Amino acid sequence: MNFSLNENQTMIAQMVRDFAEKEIKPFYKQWDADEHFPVDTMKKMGELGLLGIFIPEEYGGSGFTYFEYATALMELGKVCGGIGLSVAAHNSLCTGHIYYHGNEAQKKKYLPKLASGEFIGAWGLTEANTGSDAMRMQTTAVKDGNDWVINGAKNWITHGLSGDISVILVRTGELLDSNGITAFIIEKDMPGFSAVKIKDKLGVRASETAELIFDNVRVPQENVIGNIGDGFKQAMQILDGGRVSIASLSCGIARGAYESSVKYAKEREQFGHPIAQFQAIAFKLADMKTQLEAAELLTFQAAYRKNEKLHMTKEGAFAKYFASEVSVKCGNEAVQIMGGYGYTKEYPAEKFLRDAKLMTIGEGTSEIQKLVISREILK
Ligand code: COS
Repeated sequence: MNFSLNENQTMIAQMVRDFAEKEIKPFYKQWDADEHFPVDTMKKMGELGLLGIFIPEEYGGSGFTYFEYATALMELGKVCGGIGLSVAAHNSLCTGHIYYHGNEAQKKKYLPKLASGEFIGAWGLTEANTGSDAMRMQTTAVKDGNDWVINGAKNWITHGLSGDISVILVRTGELLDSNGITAFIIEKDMPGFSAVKIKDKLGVRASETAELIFDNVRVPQENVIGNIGDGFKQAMQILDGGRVSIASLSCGIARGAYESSVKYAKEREQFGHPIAQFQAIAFKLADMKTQLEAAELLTFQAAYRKNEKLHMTKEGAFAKYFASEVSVKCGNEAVQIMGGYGYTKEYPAEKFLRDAKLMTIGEGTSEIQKLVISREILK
């Protein structure tokens, strides 16, 4: 078992660090303040190969594994959770769904554009009234000739407004039938499709969130992914992999919070000493670091199983559950260690905490991860 980063991971980590230094760090506070999703920055990440990380080169991707993918997200999380979230949603959800479940024509048509950043890809499962209870979705698709006509709405969709295409999960059968949901590819300019930005989020504010609205949107049969009725199981598999990306991002946020806390604690003096010399603070740092290391190990375990095509439902949930909760703890402790400064936007701690909170909610809440884990260990 090798616990070091491999050559590709080391290279990707350095590349993302260099990119973040120049293209994200100078701007992220403004994006956060304005809730601005920087499409140009996404496009630049496409040029670097970060928008098709695990897509094979034959489809225009970088041809890496989930190890490199996890590493890239860990580096992005250290700097801006919002940008990291968009990269995660683009890669794991939209692009991943087409790659893992699409047919050859769909892969050839969409993957090169998604991997290069020419297209930004969104993914829609959640609706206003169905978050955790995904199966109860209300948006429908009804067959009409060679087309499907879609009506309804999807909510909390990452870059749903700026996305050029989206993969959505829609009811084609009876309510609560696990074989009654189908995945469709929607193109932004299809008549009847619109999107509205959701504003005033607590964190990940550089990542756009939108409601997708479908008003008699006609979608050709060729845009159906896989078989009619396979969508729910496809979505569950996509989320198994997606949870590795949220775990990775959580580790990055936790590391950012930890590293900035160490720096602050060594510089900040009280009672005539750097506060790092007081056990009250040193033990907080010890706890943060221990939990962070454990979160990274669980994340790479899940990434390993994904790479090896092994069943990884519970390992993805372990990683997502643990790492996201650790990121909130580390963000919270960073604010506490920095005190009044940590409570202001002058220091990064409060943003780590705000961004981290979404990690315990998106792609399945911590409570849903515990449900998934308990079902897996008891079956
Ligand atoms: N991989 C493949 N198939 C899976 C699966 C997985 N990880 N998880 C479930 N399935 C299958 C089941 O085997 C079952 O198949 P059959 O009906 O043929 O037996 C079917 O899917 C339905 O599963 P289940 O009965 O477990 O459905 P439930 O409605 O009870 O709940 C949960 C499933 C709660 C796990 C699911 O709704 C879920 O993950 N909710 C959270 C959704 C989420 O993460 N949303 C956030 C999206 S933000 S991007």
